[in-house]
Amino acid sequence: MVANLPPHYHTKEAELKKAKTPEEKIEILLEMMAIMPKHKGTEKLQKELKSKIAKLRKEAAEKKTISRGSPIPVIVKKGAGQVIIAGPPNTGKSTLLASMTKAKPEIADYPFTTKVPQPGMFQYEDIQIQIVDTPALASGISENWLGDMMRKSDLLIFLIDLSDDDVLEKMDDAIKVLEQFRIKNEDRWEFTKKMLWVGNKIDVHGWEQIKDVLCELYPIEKEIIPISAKENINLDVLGERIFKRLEIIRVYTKIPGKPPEMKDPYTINANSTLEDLARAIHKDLVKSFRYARLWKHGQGNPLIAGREYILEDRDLVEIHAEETK
Ligand SMILES: Nc1nc2c(ncn2[C@@H]2O[C@H](COP(=O)(O)OP(=O)(O)O)[C@@H](O)[C@H]2O)c(=O)[nH]1
Ligand SMILES: [Mg+2]
Repeated sequence: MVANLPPHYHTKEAELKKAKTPEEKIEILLEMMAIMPKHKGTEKLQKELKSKIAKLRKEAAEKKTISRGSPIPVIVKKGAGQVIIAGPPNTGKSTLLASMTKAKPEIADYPFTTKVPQPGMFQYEDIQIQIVDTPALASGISENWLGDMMRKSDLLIFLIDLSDDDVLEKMDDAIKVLEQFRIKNEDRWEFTKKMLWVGNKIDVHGWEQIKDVLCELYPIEKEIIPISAKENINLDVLGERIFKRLEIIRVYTKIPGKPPEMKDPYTINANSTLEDLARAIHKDLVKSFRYARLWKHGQGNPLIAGREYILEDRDLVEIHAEETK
């Protein structure tokens, strides 16, 4: 018995008992691995889980014609948030990554060019957001690691090709995969992740009609963001929507008597308090926090705020703490 496993781990253990297929079991085991604290005390358990996963993988591979033997790609989170570009084949996912970041993914006019995920950093004003390009969502092709990666991300972009006459068929299939991945509810239009619906290739004539057809079938009319990844149309709007949807704020700090630090703001969840900020800066600061002088963006006079104060984007904060002895 390993001590100090988070309660969530035991919930997953119970789920594992109920899981039927090797695929389901692998996914749950991967989640268990992810939530397990990594230290000496859990080494044995980590090994056990890993060998269980390996065994199940073999079992799954024997059943399927698609090879599942390749290693699981993992993209380490960086910057203020991780956004995954997902969607049917050939919708322009790799092109979008190339247009928004300095990454250079392979782009081609045939499907399934992208086999492994590729990250890039998107500069939004003064912060960086990680964008990840992924292989297409298509049933029978999409592998479980993709679902795992999507579930761990902060936001999903579902990229649609508005120049494609077969858009409905591909969209249906991709959405089915989201159901398999437990990202969409099977019975309802309900998602476990934050989603942005983005329609690409609006440089191609006739995209409005295709968008209309799509909106008749899916409740996305008010949400769809039309862009052209190749021609850089509306990408600034997309950038803003990404930032808003991540629900993060930027907070600048200053040391008493010194000029403010207006580069590299802290990025924290929206609705965080001054106490949350203090915690993000240093754990001791939570205890020693007394009050803060706080400037709202564009305002000259500071206000005095206590630890419960809810921060907003672009606040400038000067924390006053008890002297440490
Ligand atoms: N006309 C047009 N073509 C695009 C646009 N974005 C991507 N494409 C093309 O669509 C094809 C597939 O692009 P790619 O980025 O590889 O798609 P992926 O399979 O979703 O990664 C390529 O031929 C791209 O040049 C766009 O905004 N407009
Ligand atoms: Mg691609």
